[in-house]
Amino acid sequence: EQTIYLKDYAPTPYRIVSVELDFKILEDSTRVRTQLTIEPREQTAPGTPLVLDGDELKLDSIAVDGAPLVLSAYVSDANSLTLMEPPHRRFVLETEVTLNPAANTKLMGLYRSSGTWCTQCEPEGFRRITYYLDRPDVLAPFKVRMSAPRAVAPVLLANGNLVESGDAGEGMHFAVWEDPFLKPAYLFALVAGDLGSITDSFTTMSGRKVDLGIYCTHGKEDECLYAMDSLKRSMAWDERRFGREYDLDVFNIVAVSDFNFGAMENKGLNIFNDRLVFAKPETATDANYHGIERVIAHEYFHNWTGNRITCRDWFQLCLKEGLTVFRDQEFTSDERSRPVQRIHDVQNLRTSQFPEDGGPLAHPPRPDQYREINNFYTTTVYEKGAEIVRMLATLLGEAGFRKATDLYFERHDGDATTIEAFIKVFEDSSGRDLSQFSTWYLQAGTPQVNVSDNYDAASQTYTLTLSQKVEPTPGEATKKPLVIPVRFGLIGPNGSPMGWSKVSGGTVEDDLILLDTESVTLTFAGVANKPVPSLFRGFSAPVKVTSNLGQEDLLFLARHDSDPFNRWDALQTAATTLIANAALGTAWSAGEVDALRQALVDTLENPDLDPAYKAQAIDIPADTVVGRHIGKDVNPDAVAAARKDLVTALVGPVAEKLEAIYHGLAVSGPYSPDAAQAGSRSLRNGLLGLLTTGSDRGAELADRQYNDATNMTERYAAMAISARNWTPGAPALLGDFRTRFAGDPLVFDKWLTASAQATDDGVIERMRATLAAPDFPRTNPNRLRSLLGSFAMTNPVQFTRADGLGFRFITEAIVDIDKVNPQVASRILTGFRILPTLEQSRRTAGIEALQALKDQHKLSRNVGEILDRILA
Ligand code: HT7
Ligand code: ZN
Repeated sequence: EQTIYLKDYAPTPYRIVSVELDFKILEDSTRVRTQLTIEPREQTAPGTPLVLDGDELKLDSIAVDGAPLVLSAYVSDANSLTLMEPPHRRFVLETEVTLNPAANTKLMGLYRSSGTWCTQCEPEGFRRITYYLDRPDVLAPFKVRMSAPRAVAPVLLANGNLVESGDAGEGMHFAVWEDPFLKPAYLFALVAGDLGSITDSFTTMSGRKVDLGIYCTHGKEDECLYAMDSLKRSMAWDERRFGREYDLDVFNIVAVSDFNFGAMENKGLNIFNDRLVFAKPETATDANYHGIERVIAHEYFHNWTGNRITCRDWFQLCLKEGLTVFRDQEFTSDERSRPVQRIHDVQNLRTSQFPEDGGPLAHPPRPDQYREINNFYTTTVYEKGAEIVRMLATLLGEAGFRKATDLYFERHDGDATTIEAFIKVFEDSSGRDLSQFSTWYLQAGTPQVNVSDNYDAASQTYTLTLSQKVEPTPGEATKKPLVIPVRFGLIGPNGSPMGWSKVSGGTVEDDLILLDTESVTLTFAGVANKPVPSLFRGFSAPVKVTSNLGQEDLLFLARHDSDPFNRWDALQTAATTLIANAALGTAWSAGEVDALRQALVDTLENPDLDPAYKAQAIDIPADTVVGRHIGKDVNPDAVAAARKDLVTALVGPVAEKLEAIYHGLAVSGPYSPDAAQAGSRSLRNGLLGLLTTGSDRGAELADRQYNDATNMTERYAAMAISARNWTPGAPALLGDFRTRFAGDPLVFDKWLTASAQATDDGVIERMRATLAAPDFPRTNPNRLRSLLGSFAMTNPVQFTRADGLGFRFITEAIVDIDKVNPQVASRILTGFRILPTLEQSRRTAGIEALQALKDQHKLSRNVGEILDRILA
């Protein structure tokens, strides 16, 4: 299998000057006629072959400047088209291929989803539509003519502006769309179908009116209103925060039900997985509304960070994704609560990115090799990429960061560029040398920062030693020290911030320590009392921290730290440590549990904290987080038991109080997805979770909440909590949920997820039955991910069973899915990255299942690459 290396990057010998596409869409096939105006670059030698990419294509005809080509002038197969000796001047290449979108189950290129024709081209889908230089550094203007039977496809959309439309005879009609902006082929999009829509408009900061449309299955229009509202807020925010104005006269979004990812930022025509568009209170949770707002914003923000400025090659993916995730996180922080959003994002990073970075699939945010680029749309590229941008923002400060992004947009508008160019902008605008900082992009692994301190009362000096280390990751045995910004404060015995008169031994800028060597020892003079250090405030760097802070110090921070993130984090660390120690055989003391309980209750009763934050504070770390903390020889049964025991011990004496708070949080009045109402529901559901896991009061409360629920947030939480704890009422709730919402695929996904998280021994058998049902939609990515992805990622007790049943259930499913949709199959397979952390018998069972998959089946490149990396 071929590996692609960054070091081999070279520009194409030919430029594509312009693209004209003509799609004739018929029920059973689509004919694509392409006219490419091409010219050699100055340095290209005459006679240099032109090699265009293809994927599962068959050439029907070919001509140059209107004259059909003789057979000896070109070679074509499914994967490429080579012109042996193209003219050494500007010329027009015309090709024709016929596609069968209905048979395209990979959902890359042109395919049909519930009757609608749609495309997905990132990263390499355009080559499944026509022969092309399908790489992000080939930019061209596109003109698209499409015709289709009016009865089945009254709506015809593509990128840019509609320039012409009309009747095409014999029941056909046509539309011509032109996109004036140069773009790479991965941003091409087309949609044809019988769709409903909602429309609105946005007036930009320079006074231009932009027509907005959201297209969907008929009857779902009302469920698109929140998405439209989110879009308008995103457009206004990008103007305010980044000075970015939208550039076309139209912005359309289409919701489709078969989609490999969340959404796609095609120029002027975003295509969305319908789960990230549709929302109404009866069927969508607060988390769904939050997700819609975030992803609508994310795709919209790509218009500048991704589309106007794109990537030179796919190794630079993080250039657009890390920056755009940072921007969507900032948007949500500004729209909702900043601390709550930060905690949410860090929880996500710790539950998915840290495991990736510490396991067999670890790779740098900017990798330098791949076999299958689709395997690199990872949480490391996205979320760690966003953390790197956040560190730049921390280092430069708000004004410095804005100055840098202004320069980035000015300098690189219209470019296909690199991470190096991005860093250079920050260097040039700030005058800082960021060469060492750029190691964050080039090196894999989560740094481990060790902290120790000492207070000398006699000299009133306080010393703080910070050292960093990154464990080896696949292919990277040795690691360089990183530039780690440590936002910090010192807290005095009475809980107030403490000052100092002088600091020596390292770099400290205001409240920021720069850890840029393996170890640094800072000496603070004029420190009146022994302080407790509050480090990495706001999670100022994506690292793991070990320190000599005991439970008492942690609970002190939980009470007194002025930084809300660190207050939350202190509680998390305190709970994680107790669970991990217990799972490894060291029981907690009654005093430790009492103190943690008191800290939790105090947090709950603090009138200055908002419910959403309280919900995060009482969220006892998941088994997977504790397992990661333990790191090796993990026994998930022991972790789950220890977690349940701790929750039981915490809840026991205060169950009544918790229940009273639970009842007091019931939201009255009509449902709103706003942060305030959602926060109350999330705290109420958090309490329900604690009471269900840790007392005998929860199961019945959950039953009641399920039956009395007036919205999906309440109903789903009650069912999911019951299923996870496998309460006596769980089977009945799952049964009712399934029939109550029969026929709604997105609610079915919720049922599949809750079912896959049940921890009882019957779960695998039930999932097998679900999958085997003749009407199970086995080609739909959302359904497959909800069942199999949730099981492999969030049910460690059953997935990692020592008898191997959980592992084999997944590998057997992967064999079938891989034949239909390799992208979905390889993503589910990444659940096996947990293997190196497991105790011996489970690890062996997992490896055996993977080895059987490898030995007994012909697998796609997607699955093959992930398999080899995990087994290496
Ligand atoms: N840029 C997109 C990434 C993407 C994708 C989207 C849909 C289907 C397949 C895909 N492969 C990669 C989404 C984003 O990050 O905004
Ligand atoms: Zn993105």
